Amino acid sequence: MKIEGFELRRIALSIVSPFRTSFGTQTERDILLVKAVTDGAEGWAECVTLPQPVYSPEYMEGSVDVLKRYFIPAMADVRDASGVAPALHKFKGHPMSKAVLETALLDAELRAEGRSFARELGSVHERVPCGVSVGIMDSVPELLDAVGGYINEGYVRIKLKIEPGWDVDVVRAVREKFGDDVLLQVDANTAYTLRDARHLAKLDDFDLLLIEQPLEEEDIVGHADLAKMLKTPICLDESVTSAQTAAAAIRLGAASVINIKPGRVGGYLEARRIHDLAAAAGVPVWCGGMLETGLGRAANIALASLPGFTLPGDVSASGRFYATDITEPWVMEDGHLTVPTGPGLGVTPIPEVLEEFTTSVEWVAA
Ligand code: SMG
Ligand code: MG
Repeated sequence: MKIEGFELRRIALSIVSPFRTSFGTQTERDILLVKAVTDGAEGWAECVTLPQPVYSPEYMEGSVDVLKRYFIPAMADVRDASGVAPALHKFKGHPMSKAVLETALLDAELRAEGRSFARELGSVHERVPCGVSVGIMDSVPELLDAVGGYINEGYVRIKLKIEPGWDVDVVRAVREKFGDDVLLQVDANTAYTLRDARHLAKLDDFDLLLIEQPLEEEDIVGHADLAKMLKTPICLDESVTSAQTAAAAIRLGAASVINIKPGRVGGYLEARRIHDLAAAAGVPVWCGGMLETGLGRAANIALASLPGFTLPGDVSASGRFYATDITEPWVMEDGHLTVPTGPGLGVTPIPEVLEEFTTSVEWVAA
């Protein structure tokens, strides 16, 4: 495959309701889409970088800069998607920016060969169960309304965002209202320290599937210590930036569950390696989300259909965030989404919709 270059396209989408986490509120999305143009086929991918460096060190303008200045020029001699990570290895960090190039080229390569992403990654299911991530709200009644709505829609697992002051009482209220059968978990996005261990142990009363990333990204040892003080399983998100950090976290007892987000770990190929090593260690994994459009969602659904993804992911229907998606919308049936089987990602942006939301387009030759 000969790479000609990449189109960098920014789109602006509003989300159906503000999404608040311990680090900030998302009210609209500024999303970078990348189209790879090769002599075989074109391929698409969505960059999951947020506008500000608040989830991880990457931020949107930084992604655009590093792609143009370093990563795309390094693609000149790359022949297939598996060559992207080695070609970018000397550049430190920026996993989301690396992932978007690899994914776009993988889509192009698989389209040219008529093979699907799911098949390529090792999918074993035709559909995947849907979980939903529910943001921090202004009041408990407002949260209970939102959770009730998602349960009625059919979501099979609820994840509550937590932070100090919005944790134990909120979880108790959800359990009291919706009962013990609801699959429930919480995500702190690094909002606590080890000094909060005794408070967090109060969550043990609520039979949660897991607590996600309670402590700082770098605090692997702290998570291992915390794991000894809690019954609730600890799941790492931000801390797991590669297969290497995943292996270390498992070995140290810092994670008994892992949230796999391809962007955070540099791409779907590294995501699969983490899936494989976690499976070998008996550690369940699930697919995280970064408020993807239908494009990024397609790839996540394929990943979530691998055998080690034994917990429902933050894999929701398009309508969770977007009134109008840029692809055919992902619609949930019976709490599940169907794994795409067409060539590559199996979906492409709808040209008219894409035009409507586009704020800028730039061509960068490889
Ligand atoms: O895509 O459904 C989604 C969002 C899931 O909660 C979600 N993601 O830490 O897991 C996480 C967050 C990161 C993004 S918050 C802006
Ligand atoms: Mg998380």
